[in-house]
Amino acid sequence: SLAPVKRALLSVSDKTGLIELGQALAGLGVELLSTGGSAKALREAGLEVRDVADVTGFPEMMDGRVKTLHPMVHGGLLALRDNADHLKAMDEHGIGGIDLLVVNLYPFEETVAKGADYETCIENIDIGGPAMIRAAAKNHGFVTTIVDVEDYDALLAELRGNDGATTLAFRQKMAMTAYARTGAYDAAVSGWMADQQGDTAPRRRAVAGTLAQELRYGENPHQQAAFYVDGSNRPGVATAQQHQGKELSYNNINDTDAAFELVSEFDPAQGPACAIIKHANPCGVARGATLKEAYGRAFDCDRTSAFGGIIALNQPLDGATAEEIVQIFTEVVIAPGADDDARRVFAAKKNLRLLTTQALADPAAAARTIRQVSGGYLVQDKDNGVITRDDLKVVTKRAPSEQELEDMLFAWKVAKHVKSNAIVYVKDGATVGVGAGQMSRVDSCRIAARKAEDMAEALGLDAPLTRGSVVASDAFFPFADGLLTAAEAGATAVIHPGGSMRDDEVIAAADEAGLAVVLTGMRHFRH
Ligand code: 93A
Repeated sequence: SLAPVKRALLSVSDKTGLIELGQALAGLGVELLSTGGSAKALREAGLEVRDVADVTGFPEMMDGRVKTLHPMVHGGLLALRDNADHLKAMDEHGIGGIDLLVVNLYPFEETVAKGADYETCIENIDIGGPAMIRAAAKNHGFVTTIVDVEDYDALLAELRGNDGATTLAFRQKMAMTAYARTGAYDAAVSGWMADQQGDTAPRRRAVAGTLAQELRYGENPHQQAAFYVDGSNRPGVATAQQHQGKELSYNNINDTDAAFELVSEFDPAQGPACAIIKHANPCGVARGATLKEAYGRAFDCDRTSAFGGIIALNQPLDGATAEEIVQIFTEVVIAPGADDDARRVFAAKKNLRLLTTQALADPAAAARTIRQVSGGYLVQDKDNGVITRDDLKVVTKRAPSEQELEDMLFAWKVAKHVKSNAIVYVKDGATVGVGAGQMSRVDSCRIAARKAEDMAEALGLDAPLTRGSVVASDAFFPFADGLLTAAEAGATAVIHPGGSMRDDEVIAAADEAGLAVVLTGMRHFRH
């Protein structure tokens, strides 16, 4: 039969549910040990508690930095209860076994998130808590470790179902949860330190995050999923406030992130901009004199795909734009704020999620991206490459016009956020054709042009909007064919990184077709 839990150590920063747990444990005949604040809370609720300081024979000292770091505690957690030597050591030193450990750590992540100063963050690095958690979890053959308030009910159910004991399976599950917590905790500390020092070397920081939300399912309903935040506090989907609509799904979060990161490329000081995303690719991006106009022009790039899309705005959502948006089905709108009029308009659409952020994301900020492969992770610097006019090199006989230049820089920003092979046609500050995710660049050129033809027909225009447009390519043209396809569609200027073995050949073809070509010297692969 299983050994019942006789002694528990409770040491928690988050006191949620502590009293109820203490009462239930006392009711099961469990002796309670506890640290300063936790003991105080339990005692105030009328429970009998023994101070850890009484057990160790040392007061809590150095502002609480040293309270549980003692053999009387760690011996009680680590001793193997079926090992004669261990039992003898316990006996010799008067160490009592601790069968249950309930700990939640100093709120390091929350302290960082609140923007606390350096010293305060340092003081919130818990040392004794993780030490106890790791000790108890190692000894899960005998000791139960609880690190999450959400597991209190499961613990009590387990104790009640097993005459005051826990099963090995339960202890293993809780031990696994415990190491996940200490691992994530240290990763948060490492990440924060790296941020403090502006050191982005992947080798020096752990890859982990804090569970923010268990998701209903993953990319498909048969896949389990969860959302983790990395504590960096970057404006975006991880830190946005949701005002209405049901919980975001896995795909929603992915697409909302893509939309917001893209629209953040467009400085609001230069006017309103809107990005509409479907399946992580933009199906329309535009500037406008007003936000409403920017949305309308983005929508006109590909009205078919925009249905059920995710919209990001670079300025607070206003009522007029909201009125336009609710004309069709949209999943999510994210913006750096929303005024009362906009909120009122959206309130009538129960399923539409509205997310607001404190600010736009900084596209040039350093961050990392992580992708999983079988058996490992690929970690890299986030693509925060941003170019200006001064970086562009004109390589054709004809130099681009002012309007072409502006549109090329616009197209280049969009191309950075389109899955490779990416081709983006732009005219007057609006995308007019996007070719994404093709295995051949020339196919991306053709698809984008064909989409523009379809839209021209739908909108009743004489000619596709690619006529007189510019085109951006996320990587160089290996052959002239892609570039010539764009020229056939009516593009007059091209922006791409350059660097192909056949650059000369491609430039000669561009000259012959009367195109203006500028090279960025920077590539924006995105897979
Ligand atoms: O400063 S510590 O790293 N030193 C310790 O020895 C220690 N032991 C437990 N912090 C320590 N704790 C942490 O204190 C626990 O992980 C828990 O978060 C907190 C509970 O303190 P109190 O019961 O005084 O509120």
